[in-house]
Amino acid sequence: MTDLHRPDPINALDPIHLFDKPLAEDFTDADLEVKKPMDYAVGIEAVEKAMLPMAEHLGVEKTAKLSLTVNHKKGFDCPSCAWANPDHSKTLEFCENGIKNIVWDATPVVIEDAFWAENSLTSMLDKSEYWLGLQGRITKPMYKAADSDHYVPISWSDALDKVAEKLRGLDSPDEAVFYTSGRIMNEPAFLLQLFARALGTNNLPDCSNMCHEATGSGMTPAIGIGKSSVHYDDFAWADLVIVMGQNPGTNHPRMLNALEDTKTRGGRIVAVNTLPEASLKRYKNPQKVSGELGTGEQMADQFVQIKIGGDQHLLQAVAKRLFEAEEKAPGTVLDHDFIRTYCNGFDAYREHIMAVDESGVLAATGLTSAEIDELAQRYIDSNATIITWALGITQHKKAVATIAEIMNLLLLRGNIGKKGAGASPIRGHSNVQGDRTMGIWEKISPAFAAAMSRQFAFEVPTEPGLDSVDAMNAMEDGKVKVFMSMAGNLIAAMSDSGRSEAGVREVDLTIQVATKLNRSHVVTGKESLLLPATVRAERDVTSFGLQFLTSEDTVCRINMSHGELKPVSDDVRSDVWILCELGKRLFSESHPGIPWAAFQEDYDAIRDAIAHVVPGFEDFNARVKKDLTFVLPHPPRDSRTFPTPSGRAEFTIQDVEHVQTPEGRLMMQSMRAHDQHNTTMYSLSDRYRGIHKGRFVLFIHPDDLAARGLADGDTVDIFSEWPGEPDRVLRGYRAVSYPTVKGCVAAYFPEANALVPRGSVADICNTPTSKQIVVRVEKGELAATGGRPVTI
Ligand SMILES: Nc1nc2c(c(=O)[nH]1)N[C@H]1C(S)=C(S)[C@@H](COP(=O)(O)OP(=O)(O)OC[C@H]3O[C@@H](n4cnc5c(=O)[nH]c(N)nc54)[C@H](O)[C@@H]3O)O[C@H]1N2
Ligand SMILES: Nc1nc2c(c(=O)[nH]1)N[C@H]1C(S)=C(S)[C@@H](COP(=O)(O)OP(=O)(O)OC[C@H]3O[C@@H](n4cnc5c(=O)[nH]c(N)nc54)[C@H](O)[C@@H]3O)O[C@H]1N2
Ligand SMILES: [Mo]
Repeated sequence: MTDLHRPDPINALDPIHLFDKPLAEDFTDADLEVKKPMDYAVGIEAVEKAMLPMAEHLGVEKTAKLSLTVNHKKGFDCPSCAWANPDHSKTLEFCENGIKNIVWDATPVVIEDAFWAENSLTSMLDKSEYWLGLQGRITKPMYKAADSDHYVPISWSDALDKVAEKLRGLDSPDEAVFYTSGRIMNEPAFLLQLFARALGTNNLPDCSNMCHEATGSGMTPAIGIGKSSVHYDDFAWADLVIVMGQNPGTNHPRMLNALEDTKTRGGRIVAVNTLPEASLKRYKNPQKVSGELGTGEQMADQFVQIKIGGDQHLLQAVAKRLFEAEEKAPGTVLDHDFIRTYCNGFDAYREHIMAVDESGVLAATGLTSAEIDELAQRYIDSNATIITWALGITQHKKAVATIAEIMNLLLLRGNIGKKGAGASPIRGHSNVQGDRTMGIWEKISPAFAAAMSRQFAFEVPTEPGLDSVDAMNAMEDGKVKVFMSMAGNLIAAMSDSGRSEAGVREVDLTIQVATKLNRSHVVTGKESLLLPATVRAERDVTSFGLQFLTSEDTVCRINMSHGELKPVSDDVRSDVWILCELGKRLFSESHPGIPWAAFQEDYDAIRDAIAHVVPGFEDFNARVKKDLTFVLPHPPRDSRTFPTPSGRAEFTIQDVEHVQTPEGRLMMQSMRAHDQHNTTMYSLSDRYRGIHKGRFVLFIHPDDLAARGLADGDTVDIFSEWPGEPDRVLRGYRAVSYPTVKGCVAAYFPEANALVPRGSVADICNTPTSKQIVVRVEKGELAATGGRPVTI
């Protein structure tokens, strides 16, 4: 039995019903205010902003307890981002956006029964994600019949029987698709992939397909593993950190502490970004008096403001400067020992890079040669460099090649497996990396399949399944009969919203395991089930007592996590419970080697199975219970061993492609506002960029406005063009004159998905090019009001 010696759970407050309250003024864009963007991030204001709503919702006692347990070794894992915990947590190891996420999840606001009768699915079609989420937690299983426009309550056993019956009746297991978002923890993720594979399919798309897929595809050929090669402490020891295509102040706020550590030891920071993000300028650490009261820490020593999609050219240009400097002063620039001892492919790579044409680089990046010289010199001067990156690198046509180029550059100076150095992709969802480690992937490696077959005594399918883009395409073609989603909001997160919404309606049964309402619950298959799940802050108690779960952060650390709150209702269930109930219904007889009943009651049993199947998890239970955390092995980081086919690190040759913006068009990126977590909105504001109470804005350079005869504040329509297809359009956006790169505009995700053509995907990894969309901007007539932008 697992005994965690927990204190009494924090009792839930009485449920609050928002239904019937006049909230409408919160949901329109009519109040949009545009102010000057901020030039620093965090500061005391952020903590106030985080704590006040929390205290209001949860009461002072709960707020204090939650704040003190989140991201601590004895607490629960913050559900927001995948940023790592330091080895010695500060007293308050959370950030504004983590707190907003926890409050949003752990709110006592619940959807009451009358809501479902009052609101048809059709009536909710023009509601925003913000409105949907604000209705509160889903507290009981709900069912929508094929001929109905309403959800009605259903018992858990009837709901799960329906799923089981539908899955049993499929002509082929490949007619079922199991999507997951990185919200779910390791143990349920392991069970989900086991369930799908027991059924006989590898149709396991996940949010990674739209997120950091390019990272794995770009890193693995180079060093044999697709995960960060740094430890948390390496940030403190780095001479230089290059932050590429990332907005840490909003999306990984606690990373600013690590970057501050870099600066404290005298290290330098370079930011490569299309937008001058506030957190890349200054950071006011709210946990330091100097941060609260003073001007804060300067972050980027050099800001490289690059055109969308120019990063691969930049990386090649820096590499070329290294080779040129090495020619002038042999033996002083490249790490010849490292290259000779550990690498393959150096000569061919050098030859390829020496042919790089500077004018092509300048055209693709929009930079000057002097700016690139400065960056190259900083890299040469640094004995230990970390390159971090996120979606500003991964959601472009040449994303995989760009990441391969990051690896090439690091290898040139031996920046792998060295203190203070490494490749550090900064992952998104709090457990998205863990889900992949647990086998959530539409492809399955032969070693993983063999280990699963050995452990559970069935033949594991090895044919690749559908990723997220292919799954949505298969829905349109009528090939998907059952779509089950453990967390997430695929219909809103996927490119080409119009097609996504039409496609999912072709599915016979959609099943959403969720906490709060979102677009994928409103735009559904013919029949639809909504199954309410517990959140991470809530306790998970079985007949074996209080259970814990684990997650993996962006630097490969496994953390124990268990909630403190009493679940919001008696009718919400853990992800593990739901999967085991389904497993028992479907596989008790056919797959006697899978102990669903034991897994359901005792999560140690799941971890024992993981220990047998997943490398690096040997003795899982004992290790995580001893220190509450451990770091997974990473051969390049730990011992400069490279699990590539050759056993060596590989320089790779990447063709560059400058994705041109046609005459009169602009290149658009779609990104996150400060008050959202992906498709969840905490408010309609984005205060670092000066946007308040509205989201339908287009950030555009003043020259691009002028060239179109437009002015700041004008209403514009945004058209996206794709060969052979009619234009997609978002109407009624407000043009915001903004210091973005000329020719590059920006709008918020997920609304912008209406513009991303489904066919526009990254080479090799099939990720939608959410940050590289050719658009045409014209003066519009109709102002967007209400919950959703006007798309036709
Ligand atoms: N609070 C909060 N935290 C989150 C999330 C959230 O929504 N809210 N989402 C989580 C998830 S799933 C993820 S994946 C991460 C996302 O974390 P980020 O990657 O930081 O997310 P985005 O907001 O998409 O910002 C991308 C950045 O890339 C820049 N950029 C765009 N195109 C280019 C380019 O071509 N080159 C360069 N160099 N830069 C470019 C943009 O200007 C922007 O600053 O955050 C995670 N954490
Ligand atoms: N245009 C454009 N599109 C993008 C992106 C972009 O930058 N631009 N970013 C992409 C990226 S990086 C990602 S990761 C995807 C995100 O895609 P998803 O991961 O699919 O979307 P989320 O908005 O994170 O999912 C939120 C939903 O998960 C459910 N949920 C939350 N917590 C829990 C929980 O604890 N348990 C359960 N069972 N359910 C829970 C809630 O119902 C909530 O509404 O979007 C991608 N799409
Ligand atoms: Mo993500």
